[in-house]
Amino acid sequence: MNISDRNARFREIRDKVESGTRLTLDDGIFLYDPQVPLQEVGELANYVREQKNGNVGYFNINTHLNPTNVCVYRCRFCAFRSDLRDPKGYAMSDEQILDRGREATENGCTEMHIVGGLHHQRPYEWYRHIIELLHDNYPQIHLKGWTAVEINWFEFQTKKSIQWVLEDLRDAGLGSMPGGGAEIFHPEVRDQLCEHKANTHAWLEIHKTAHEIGLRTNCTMLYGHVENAYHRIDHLLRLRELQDQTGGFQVFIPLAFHPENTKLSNLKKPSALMDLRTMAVSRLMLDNVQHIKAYWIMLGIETAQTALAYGADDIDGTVRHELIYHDAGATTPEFLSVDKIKDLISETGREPVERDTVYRRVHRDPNDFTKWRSGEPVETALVS
Ligand code: V47
Repeated sequence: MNISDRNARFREIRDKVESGTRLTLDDGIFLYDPQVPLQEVGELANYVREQKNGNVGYFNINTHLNPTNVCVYRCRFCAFRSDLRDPKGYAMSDEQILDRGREATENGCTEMHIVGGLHHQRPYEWYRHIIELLHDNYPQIHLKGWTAVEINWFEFQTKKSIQWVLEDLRDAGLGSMPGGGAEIFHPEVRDQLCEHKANTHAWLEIHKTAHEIGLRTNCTMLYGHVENAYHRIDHLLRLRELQDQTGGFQVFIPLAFHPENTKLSNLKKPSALMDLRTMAVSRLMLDNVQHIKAYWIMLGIETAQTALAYGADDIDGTVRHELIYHDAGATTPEFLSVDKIKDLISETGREPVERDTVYRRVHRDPNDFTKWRSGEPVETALVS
């Protein structure tokens, strides 16, 4: 395509975005063409970001818990998993899990992000017990736990329906579900990455059921490995379609592949330019998802900050005990202090706002940081 045709095509897309017309598969693939200046795609995504979320940069105070790394699956992109008999394999005791709850409370965390491997010898009841144990002892902490891959495994273990499993976990104290396990939905890619684990249909069906029973969930896409632009846009459109039906996704998180210590270690990590383009294209395609998260652990701090001008409005949290990315070579710090994360957001010219997992404003006791309550939905605060 020559420059004037390319400019005309970009103007057409800009007009669509400005008039609230949906972008198509072809539009999305065009925006991934390196000939289309990243700056222009970013500017358009920033327009949408500011329309939806103003000048705010959201963060939360959170911690991670990975109760086991032992996993029956062998996803080629995963550096975290372990075989059952590998010395690296672990499964946490109740005491260790409770210690994490205590530490989270002492640090003012509002959220615990819980995911792990599918352990060959641990029944569904163990995974349920972890939720119940934490919820009974630390009821204020929101438990965002178990991806659709785990839910699919629980269905298999219990021989019950998705709805039964989700309701049972909710009764135990589950607050919402993270967006992991989505990878790339297109079978040309999924079959190469993780052919045995929850397939695309199962992933979407589980999130649909969660939304139907009132559980909010997140969604992700793992990019920068063997997929191409067509696979990425196809993935985003499948998420957009489900969101049209249910409205239950709160935030989309593009996840950049980290190759170290994985079966795909021959690949190069995606560049910062690719990260920013993916952030911007995601913002433009997912017109019905309110938030886009720049997960600093995986992007690196500078790229996550820049992403706040390329469509993202959220930077995830202070984070503690993250293992999945650090096992795969992430060189980002283990956690950020609250002051640091606020400074990083302020440095970009955005207003830092602490949110809880389901995007309500968090109000803290000025005299005791560890005492807090969730207030109004962040969108209400934006309007007023
Ligand atoms: O599903 C695993 C990805 C996901 C690697 O919901 C890898 O708020 C890159 O889903 N390189 C888990 N990616 C993380 C996740 C997540 C993270 C932050 C916030 C939320 C949320 C969800 O991480 C996996 C997989 O897609 N992953 N290994 C790797 N080597």
